[in-house]
Amino acid sequence: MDYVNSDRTGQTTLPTAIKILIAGGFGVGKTTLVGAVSETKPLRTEEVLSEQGVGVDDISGVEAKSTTTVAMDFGRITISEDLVLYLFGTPGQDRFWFVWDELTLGALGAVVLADTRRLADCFSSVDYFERAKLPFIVAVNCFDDAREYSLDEVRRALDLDPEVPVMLCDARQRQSSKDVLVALVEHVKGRGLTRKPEPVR
Ligand SMILES: Nc1nc2c(ncn2[C@@H]2O[C@H](COP(=O)(O)OP(=O)(O)O)[C@@H](O)[C@H]2O)c(=O)[nH]1
Ligand SMILES: [Mg+2]
Repeated sequence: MDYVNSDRTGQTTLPTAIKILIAGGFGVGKTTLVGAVSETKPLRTEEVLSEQGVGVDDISGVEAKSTTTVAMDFGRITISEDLVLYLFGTPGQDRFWFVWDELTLGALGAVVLADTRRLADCFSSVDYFERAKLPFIVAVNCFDDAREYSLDEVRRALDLDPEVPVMLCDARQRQSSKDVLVALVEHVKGRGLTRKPEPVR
């Protein structure tokens, strides 16, 4: 019975499973983050950019990237013995809104990944979660050649509410990515776990 936990009174408890969304623009590092933290081999559904897709996806500034996520990334991370996160990396392109409506159901919070070279790419994600009233945090993925902006500059550029946490991360680093997820969980707790996202439309 080692797949169940026991609390201090010896009673067995099951870990709480929380659904988290990882959002943000094309090439911002969603697949990288899910891959860096996931205990299970991350599932990803990717498709080589079609010629049609090349016209739609703006790939300037995203070097050496030949695929784009068209469905989602899925991963799992155990934060503590009583808390397991299920991660869903969601396509940040407007043409996939219908996927977001589905994925937001049952989600408790979201991470919006941002790249300061292409900050506008996460406007739609921020806007979406604000309207859905889904708690989110913004994590700036630090690409090597990106000029460093202060977190305050990012906050102002995205016109974020003061309570929305903004932090730096390196999506390639497991610990850094885990820190982002823990920060989101703390933020969600602060907002009250009972709050349910509302349908957007
Ligand atoms: N230098 C650097 N490159 C990164 C970082 N995160 C992701 N990348 C690279 O950026 C590209 C896009 O990342 P990906 O995770 O596929 O983006 P997605 O479209 O949001 O899933 C990949 O080639 C990654 O290896 C980072 O923190 N620093
Ligand atoms: Mg991806």
